[in-house]
Amino acid sequence: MSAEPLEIYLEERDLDRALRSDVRTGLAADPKWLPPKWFYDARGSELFEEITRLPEYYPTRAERAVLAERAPDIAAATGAKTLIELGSGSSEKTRLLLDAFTRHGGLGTFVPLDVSVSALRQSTVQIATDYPALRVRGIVGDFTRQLDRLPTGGRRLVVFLGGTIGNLVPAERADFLAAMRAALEPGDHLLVGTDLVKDPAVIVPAYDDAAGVTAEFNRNVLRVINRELDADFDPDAFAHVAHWDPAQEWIEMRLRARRPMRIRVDALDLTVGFAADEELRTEVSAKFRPAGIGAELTAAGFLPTEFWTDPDGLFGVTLARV
Ligand code: AVJ
Repeated sequence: MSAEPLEIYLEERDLDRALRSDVRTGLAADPKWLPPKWFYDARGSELFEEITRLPEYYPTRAERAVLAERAPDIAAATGAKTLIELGSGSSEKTRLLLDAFTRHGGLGTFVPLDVSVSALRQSTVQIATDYPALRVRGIVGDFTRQLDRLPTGGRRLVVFLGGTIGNLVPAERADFLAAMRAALEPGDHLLVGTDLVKDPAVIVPAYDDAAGVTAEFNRNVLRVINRELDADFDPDAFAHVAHWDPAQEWIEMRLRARRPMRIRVDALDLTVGFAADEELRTEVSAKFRPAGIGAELTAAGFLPTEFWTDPDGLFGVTLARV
């Protein structure tokens, strides 16, 4: 079976509206901020894939180690007919699950959902080619907003990998998990990957690599706004900052203005001033403690059944049922 055309649940018009609203709100705020989902145009998605191969960026390798070891258990415990992946990106690690389900039998449909059209196009075509027995239905969407439109029926396994849940702040996480729980039914499962709290000397370089790939990824959001909203950001006039917040236990990526600037955003008829050294927050990447993950899932009405880590204890993967 070949890949069906992408189901565009989040239409280009909705995306454009969301970007405009986020830029208007975030650049007017004090301190200024932008949501991380706008990193992921074609170039941003490629830069992220490059990040996952950096020596400093341990989360991808650590999560892959967990999945390589536990995928057969996950297939057996969930007996899923439909695998839904939120924020799927390239779905590279998800292949470990697809392989296990192929051996276990029973999985019929794979539904990757991502905000990046380019990443989805590639992943759906490649996976449909490599897993000819699977029905592959890509959804272009924002995982915090499309949960009521997930395919229904059959036992479902929703996977949310990479630690992307850490891009939500605690209140957003509680809302997201509650909406996720409401979208699921008894017999369905959720598999969630979380980067774990550890020495900041390990975490910080993962977000501030020596080769400068993460810095380019961070600045890419300015290129997206320049292109989509006719803005005139000079990306090189912003320094990449990866700040560890020990109280919140999260990394904040920021862009720090190297000099005072006035930015025009023509599509919004907006002028934004930056003072020298003013910082724009572009991402929160929360790190978790095992007890905290379980408590958040339980509070949302899930029953966590398994918690696995890689041999070095860097990254956690939790399986929960409804
Ligand atoms: C894919 C969202 C989990 O937060 O670690 C990588 C994105 N940001 N380097 C993360 C990211 C900077 C990544 N997530």
